[in-house]
Amino acid sequence: MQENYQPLSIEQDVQAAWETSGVFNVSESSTQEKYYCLSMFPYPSGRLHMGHVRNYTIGDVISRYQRMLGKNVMQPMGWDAFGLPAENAAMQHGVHPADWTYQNIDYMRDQLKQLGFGYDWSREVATCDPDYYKWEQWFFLKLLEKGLVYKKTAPVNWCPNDMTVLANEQVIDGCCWRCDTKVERKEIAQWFLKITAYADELLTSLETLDGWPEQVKTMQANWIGRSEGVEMDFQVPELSQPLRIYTTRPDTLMGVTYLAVAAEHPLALKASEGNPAISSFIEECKTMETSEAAMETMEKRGIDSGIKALHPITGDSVPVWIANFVLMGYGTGAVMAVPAHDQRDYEFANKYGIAIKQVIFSKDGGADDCSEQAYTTKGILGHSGEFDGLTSEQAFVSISEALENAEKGIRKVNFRLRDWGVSRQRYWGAPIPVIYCDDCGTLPVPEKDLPVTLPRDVVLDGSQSPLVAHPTFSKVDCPCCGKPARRETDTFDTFMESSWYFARFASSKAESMLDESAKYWLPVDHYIGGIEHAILHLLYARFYTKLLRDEGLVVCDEPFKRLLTQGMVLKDGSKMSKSKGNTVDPQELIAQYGADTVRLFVMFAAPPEQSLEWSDSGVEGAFRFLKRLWRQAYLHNEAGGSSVALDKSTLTEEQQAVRRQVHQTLQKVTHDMGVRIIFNTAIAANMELVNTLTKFTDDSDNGKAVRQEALEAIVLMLAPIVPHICHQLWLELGHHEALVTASWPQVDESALEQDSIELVIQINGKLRSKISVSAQATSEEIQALALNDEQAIRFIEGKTIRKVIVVPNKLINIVV
Ligand code: ANZ
Ligand code: ZN
Repeated sequence: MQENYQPLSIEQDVQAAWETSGVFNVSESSTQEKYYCLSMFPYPSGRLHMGHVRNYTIGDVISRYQRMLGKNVMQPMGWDAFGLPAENAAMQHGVHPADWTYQNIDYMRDQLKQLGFGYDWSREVATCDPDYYKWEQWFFLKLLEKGLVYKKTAPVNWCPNDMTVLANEQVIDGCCWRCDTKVERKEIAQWFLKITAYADELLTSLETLDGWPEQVKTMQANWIGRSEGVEMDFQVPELSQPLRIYTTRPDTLMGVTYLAVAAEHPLALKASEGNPAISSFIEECKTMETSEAAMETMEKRGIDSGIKALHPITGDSVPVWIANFVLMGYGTGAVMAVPAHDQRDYEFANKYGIAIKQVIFSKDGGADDCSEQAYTTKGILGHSGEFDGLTSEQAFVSISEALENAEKGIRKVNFRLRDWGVSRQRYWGAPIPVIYCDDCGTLPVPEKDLPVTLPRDVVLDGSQSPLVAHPTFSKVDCPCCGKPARRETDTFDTFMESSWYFARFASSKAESMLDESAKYWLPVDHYIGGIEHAILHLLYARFYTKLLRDEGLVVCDEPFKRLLTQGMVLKDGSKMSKSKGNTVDPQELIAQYGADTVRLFVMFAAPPEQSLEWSDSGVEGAFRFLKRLWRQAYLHNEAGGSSVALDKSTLTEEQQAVRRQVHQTLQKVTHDMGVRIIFNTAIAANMELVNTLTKFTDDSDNGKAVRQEALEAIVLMLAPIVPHICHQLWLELGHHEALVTASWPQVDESALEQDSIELVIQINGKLRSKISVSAQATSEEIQALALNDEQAIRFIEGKTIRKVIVVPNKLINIVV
């Protein structure tokens, strides 16, 4: 055995051995329990960052641990390879997006290998590979057939100077990132997936996800946003149609002082006819941001439409306003405004001098006045005629029933969730497989013509989509009538690829989208990734799973049984990021210390879900620990320690104590790794064990055997975390089978038993002595021993013993 720990050569050798033996390449097994462990696949941006290293180390540790439990573990890896950065790189450095992407993949794959992650590389997929996106196109057409896909116009960010659509990230302070021209909203026809058809199930099946963090489930639930309310009609005498609004607070109906409609609402357009002030307000609204986040904070603005509506119960006339805070895409695009009880309505009413009428009062006499802000709590109705005195909850029912009976309204469940717009006017994405023919309409690309591949010869200059500009891409013969037709030039949102890659890993070589293997491997047992994907990616993946299930391609309802959202990597208290210039390059660390040190540091510095503060000295510390462990094994080997058998019947107390610590550590580490999914404490316990060994100098045969057992246990316990050094130490400790095939060690219960325990003797609460008693001793026996203790006798002689209290495993208190 080498005297010194030399990580770099060990790691290379071990990695080569794993690769040639193919130990991590797995297939279905009928005898073993399967375990599918997945870390979110990376975007091939160029190099791994510390966030990746942390994410993938956590996944690898879990995988290796599960493998040691005897499970058939699959851990795949691939590339989320489409997306805007490749186009940017192409524009900045003149390299083709495909070349840029594949070069990055090669570099990053090599980095992952250097970190020793136990991936089944035979399943690797890159989503920009036509063999991958072919199935995405195929599935889209299945959904089109089923009516789960449709086309409608929706707003995009449009740069009038570059004549191009901009992604949200390309809009900076409302202006184009390239030319700084003010960005406009433009309505263009786009494809949508009907995720709303699954809104109910996406919400209710959250309840089955016991292995997900509550916080993520709450975020999903809020995003789906189920609400119960009423749709009701306000008659508009001057128009042929009533104005339909949606409210979740019908109990506040008698407090309505105006109605408000979105700028795109037909009533607003009607009002704008021959009214320049209204027209220009509507025009202005078009340039405003539409995100809901922006809606919350922006200044509430509006204009009176001049149109009046009639209150459905009182018949009073109420003005209809056009307001920027009403969204066209939600509910009916029109609201009844109750300034006394809704903060937005309140601010708006104050600004425009509209009446505020309070109709809800506190249930328990608490403060409920509306002079400073809206009173939004539910309560008791007042100023509400026949509904006075009802609680909000009762009034919800009574008022909706009254409206339903008068055929002026209907109860309705609404979801905030919108259908998923998947069209992107970009080059580096999967082409949407449809054809437009003037005579035959919109047609799917015939299955035999799939995949529709991206042409390579394109010019990327940031103006106009290269697929539109391409000389032949969009030219195609109509599959129906054969006449010249046009191909769709939009590509899919890249979330489309990441919504099903976990399933493709299971069937990576299938000649269809998925095969029987997907049924075996799915759902993913443990999914590890960043919290930034807590909403969209996870929601889309859940949605896709239900679509795949309904197509008979998978048999599970949910894709990810258990979810771990790892915390951020910080440096000096702020997020490590390129823009802040505070990154640490994993590559340099690997070169300096080896992968095991990097892995050990990221697992030791914090529990996986908490943020991890970068520390150079922490890395040093991790390295020192590995050197210490190596040294202990080296000294043990030099002393010829690996071949002596343990004789449990003749152990000294010290030997017993070491064995007890070994098995207590094992018990704790098993619980930490398997149940709590916390690794830093597991590592700390092993560090203590190594400390104990450095002080354990017993070189008798049994001493060596105890040390051998301890070192083996440490190597096995740390194997998932620092697999390279452990692999080597395992061989040095005399094993011939590779460590990756070893099982997780068993706790020896007999080693945990303590023959004798120390108890403190107190007399009248003061510490006076200590005694050692058998672990099996009864309370009576302990009392008797205490009363006969020499030290104790000195304090109790001649006094009456009033009481003896025995606190098991701790103390005996004698009251005299
Ligand atoms: C009157 C009212 C009184 C309301 C009150 C709230 C409080 P959720 O829970 O998200 O479904 N609303 C309806 N459609 C809207 C739209 N297109 N744009 C903006 N706001 C809209 O929210 C439903 C509530 O949001 C509805 O209930 C409506 O305001 C508003 F004291 O109606 B409410
Ligand atoms: Zn045709």
